[in-house]
Amino acid sequence: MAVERTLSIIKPDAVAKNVIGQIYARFENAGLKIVAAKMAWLSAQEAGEFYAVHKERPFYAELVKFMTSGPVMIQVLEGENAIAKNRDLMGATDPKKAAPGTIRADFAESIDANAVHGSDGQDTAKAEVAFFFPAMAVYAGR
Ligand code: RTP
Ligand code: MG
Repeated sequence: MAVERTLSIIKPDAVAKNVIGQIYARFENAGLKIVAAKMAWLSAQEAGEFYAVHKERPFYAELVKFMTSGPVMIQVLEGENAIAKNRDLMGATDPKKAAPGTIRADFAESIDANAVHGSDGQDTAKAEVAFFFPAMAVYAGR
């Protein structure tokens, strides 16, 4: 299995709940290493660009508004199968449907305020890591 990197964001609701440390512990316990991180307050332009793939969806405006409603914690996770592993830790988009013990089941309120973001594939992982950590794009292969 390949070592991968994936982009993770702890969203404003989870930062406000003061559970960054608890979420980091889940990454660490699953064998995912935090290899870059920054706390930021996203501008509407940054959030809009980051989620541009959803531009035509009915929830886009709400999503951008939510992602700019408070600070977020952005990190790159590295490890075997990191992309799928992080998605498994996160649970389903809608916390009501997320499996027990997942981050969203335990910390998220609603489909809009759902605690975490994670890249959903190899191409998006590369693009999203480069979006927030452009210098990492120079490291080939991951
Ligand atoms: P994310 O991108 O944040 O990791 O979440 P995801 O892959 O699980 O879900 P995605 O389909 O990419 O949607 C991005 C975010 O938009 C909000 N959403 N709302 N009301 C709705 O039907 C709806 N669908 C999606 C969610 O906050 C989701 O995380
Ligand atoms: Mg997504």
